[in-house]
Amino acid sequence: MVEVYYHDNKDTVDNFTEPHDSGRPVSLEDLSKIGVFYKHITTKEELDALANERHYKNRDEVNLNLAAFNNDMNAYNAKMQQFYKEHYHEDEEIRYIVEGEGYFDVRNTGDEWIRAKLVPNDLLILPAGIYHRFTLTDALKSVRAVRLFKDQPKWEAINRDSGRESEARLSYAKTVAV
Ligand code: KMT
Ligand code: NI
Repeated sequence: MVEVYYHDNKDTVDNFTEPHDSGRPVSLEDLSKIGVFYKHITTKEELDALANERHYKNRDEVNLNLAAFNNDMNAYNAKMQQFYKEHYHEDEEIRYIVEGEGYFDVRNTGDEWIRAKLVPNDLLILPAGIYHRFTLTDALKSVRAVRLFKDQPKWEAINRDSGRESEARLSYAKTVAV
């Protein structure tokens, strides 16, 4: 089952897969207020129903661990850096954990990091335009996850440091404005 808490913001260059639990929990209700929805899904039928409901047509599976990169440390590290770089997408992002574990960090309205630790059967819906990042857990350093796509996979990551704020970002910011 998912665990959600404020990140302690004590990242260094090589410890970002550690828990970084500040000790301050966050409720699923608070997550939903920033448009992030959690679901516990145990069967393929439930996953299919959610996909149909939200008009998702495609999906694939991503396997992230050192072995998936043929033990090429550089390639693995490059992917880890890419996923951990703060970014948003112009489409909603749905991830369903099949095996292993992972951390999704999302920004709340106060620009604080909230960390959700996902384990098998956990599903997270991130709205288009929300700043987020992803990493593996130090304990397992491995995840297998289903990625759901509305239509054609369109997963351009728009990094925060690019300064680019597209329509998706601006309209998301408006919906959560306090
Ligand atoms: C993303 O866009 O942030 C991701 O797909 C994260 C990795 S999914 C296990
Ligand atoms: Ni992303």
